[in-house]
Amino acid sequence: MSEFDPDAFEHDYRGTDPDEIQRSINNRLVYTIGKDPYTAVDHDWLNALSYVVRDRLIERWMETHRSYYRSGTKRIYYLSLEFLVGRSLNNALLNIGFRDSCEEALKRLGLDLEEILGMEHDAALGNGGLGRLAACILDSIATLDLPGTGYGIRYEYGMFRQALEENQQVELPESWLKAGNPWEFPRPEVVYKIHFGGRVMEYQDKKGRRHHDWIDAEEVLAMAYDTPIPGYHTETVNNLRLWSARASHDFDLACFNRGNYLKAVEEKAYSENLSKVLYPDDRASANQELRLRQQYFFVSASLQDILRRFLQQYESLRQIPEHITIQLNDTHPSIAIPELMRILLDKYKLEWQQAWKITQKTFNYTNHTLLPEALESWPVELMERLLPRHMQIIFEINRRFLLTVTHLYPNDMELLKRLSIIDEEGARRVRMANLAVIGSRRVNGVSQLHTDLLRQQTFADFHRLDPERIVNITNGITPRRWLNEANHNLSGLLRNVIGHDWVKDLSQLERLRAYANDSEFQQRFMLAKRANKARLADLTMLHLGSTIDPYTLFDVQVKRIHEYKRQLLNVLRVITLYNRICDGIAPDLVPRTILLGGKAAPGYLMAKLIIRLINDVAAVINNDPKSAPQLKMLFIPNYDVSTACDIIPAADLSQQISTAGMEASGTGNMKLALNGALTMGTLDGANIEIREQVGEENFFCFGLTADEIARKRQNGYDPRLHHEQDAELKRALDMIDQGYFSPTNPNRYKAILRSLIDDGDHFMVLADYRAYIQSDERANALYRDKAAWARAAILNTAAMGSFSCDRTVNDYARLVWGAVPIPHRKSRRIGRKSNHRGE
Ligand code: 26V
Repeated sequence: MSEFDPDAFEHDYRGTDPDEIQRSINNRLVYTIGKDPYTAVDHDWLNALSYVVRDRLIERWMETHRSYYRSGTKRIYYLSLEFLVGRSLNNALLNIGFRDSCEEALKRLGLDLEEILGMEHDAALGNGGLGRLAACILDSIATLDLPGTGYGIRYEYGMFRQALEENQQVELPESWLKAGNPWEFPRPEVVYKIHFGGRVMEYQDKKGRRHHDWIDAEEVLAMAYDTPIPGYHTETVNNLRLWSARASHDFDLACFNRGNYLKAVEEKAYSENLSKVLYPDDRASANQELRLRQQYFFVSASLQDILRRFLQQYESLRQIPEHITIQLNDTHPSIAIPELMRILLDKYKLEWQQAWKITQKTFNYTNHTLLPEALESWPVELMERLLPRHMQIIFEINRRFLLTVTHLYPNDMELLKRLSIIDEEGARRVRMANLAVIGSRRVNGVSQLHTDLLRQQTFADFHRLDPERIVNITNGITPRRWLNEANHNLSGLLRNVIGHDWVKDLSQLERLRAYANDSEFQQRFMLAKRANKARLADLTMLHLGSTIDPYTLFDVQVKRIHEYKRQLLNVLRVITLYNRICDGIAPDLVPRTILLGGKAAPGYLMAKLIIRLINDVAAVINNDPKSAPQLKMLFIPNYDVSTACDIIPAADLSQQISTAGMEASGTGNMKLALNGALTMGTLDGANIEIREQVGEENFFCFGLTADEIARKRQNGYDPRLHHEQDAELKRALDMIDQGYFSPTNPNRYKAILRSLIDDGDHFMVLADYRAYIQSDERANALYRDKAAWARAAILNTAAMGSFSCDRTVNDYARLVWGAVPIPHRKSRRIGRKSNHRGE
């Protein structure tokens, strides 16, 4: 490769002043999009600008990869079935410090940057917390100059779009790629073969060693698409590599020759279905074969790619754990463990012990849920049919593991049953969490409480065997997107007062404490909040035709709809407030705007019914002239990353009210507190740590603790007692029961009443109701004292330093990955000589 003279290189891809950017935008519009300024529609300008920004990432991206190669550093691979990235343009603009120039360039073209930014489709390749965490982690890995790559699936349809029809959720397909995706680079030359089905042939070599061949399998191709992930104010640009399924031959010739053209095309379509759609987090569909296929598809492609890169640079497979660490985001990619074993054993003919040592040192597993119904398991029968060799390997991993356990604890059959990868009760199943724990060097929980519960309950037996393995790494969020980008008003104020180092070092927010009692600062802080509320009010008017009043208290619960998250508890509170207003016994109630948002999995009927109830209750309250001045309730449809960025900065109060012990961490709780909302929350997940940081007096804590919930459950909890003994609760429940909110069909909510009263109220909604109402009263009282509230809000923002995902990623790097930053110089050389043969 010859050296490239950077000065001779087309300047159009580099310039950073508004003149140069303006010219680049015009060039991109004409030469890439194929439009002139007269025929261009808004979206063409968005794409033109995105290309201009992308161009300015590319040299850094390439240099990043060259320097990783040169340094021989240990690489981090983050395997996740979900990456909930959201929009990319504004993030890229801010990260490389181009926003102001672009704004100016667009102005000269008669265009408004904010408007253009708002047209970008969200990349919604995730369900919620787990997927968004993956996106935050990638942002921090790049910002910290760590050599990390994300691997996942390029779904054609991401998370569905939610609309409301007659107060009910309807799901619409989200084809985010329709208008083109300027952020991705297709890599048609990076394709791997992926196999399914077939059978295993066993044979002996001349030395009598047994070997296995996986044969007669069907074949699908995985093709790579790369998306650059720029760090904030650094030269590092990492890579997110997503796989798309392709048929292995465009049409099966034999079929075609027999004249069966349609069948051939059908088979092609079938293979390509693999990367068609993201599974919504829905236990009912958790068992589907296509989901396991998706898992193996992306795992197999990623491991082939990882090993190809490794072997380009190193000889001995024994060096793998020294140069590679793989993080499994939940058990979804845990089939990677037997897949690496298969490659080492069958392809490279390593001995079992050698292969196992390598595998076990390479993987780490993050657990994201304790809910037993959410722990993945696959029928042995399905695994045998789809991945016969993997099933053999899993049995062997299990056999050897249980043997070592037997040596340590002889004659403890119950222990063996609990630890076994195979669940033998009924039709046999593969417990993916057990496989992931056994095959990983480190396992982590995502908050302190969650980790404690993993150690004491879910993985207690494993913890006893190896007390070092389970570590805590509390989740975090990126301050870039969740404060700097989402909240201009507050970040502008912060810049004036404490500078802008906090964007990269969130602990700097501590310095705000000094201003918490300063009444001028309090006013400016609350003015920023008011401006955010006014902006949200404009948006709800524009998109929903609903008026909300920015001078009221904004009370927000936004997250997936799930019984354990207890949106129902919130509804019972709202009905109670409504009744008090109607009864004239709430003169002190500060005017409230209650905002809820979140998607229900399409097959989760109870969650869908809860959405309907929220909307039915809102309709009654909002149309009642008695309550209207004091209470308004609004369900904001299609909660996603972009709407989160509009809602969160406008919140005064953050509802984090899950049943204690059930929310692994939560990350919305962190986003809201960072933006100056006070939390009303149970002692669950990261709420506990948030409360420790912000101080008890600045957090409305209520409800049973995880221990108390467990004890109550053991002692026989009876929700009917609460129903009978608490008059306000009874009244709220009876109103739902008797059709007050559904006059056309009084029976509509019977299933909710049944679950809360007759079926044991599994999530202990009624048990926490009174404490919740009392904590609401405390919040109400504090809000009436403007200065006291402002102080508490400031102290919330000030205390959020440790919830930066930079801290999270530093913890992973230190405790789990053993990886170090590789900062690199700015290079103006394109294609500097090296042996590096690209990504
Ligand atoms: C399960 C399934 C089941 C089958 C189909 C698709 C699907 C997709 C996702 C899941 C598991 C979701 C687990 C999850 O999102 N956990 C959340 O992780 C967050 C990040 O650690 C954490 O903050 C939340 O508390 C936790 O609920």
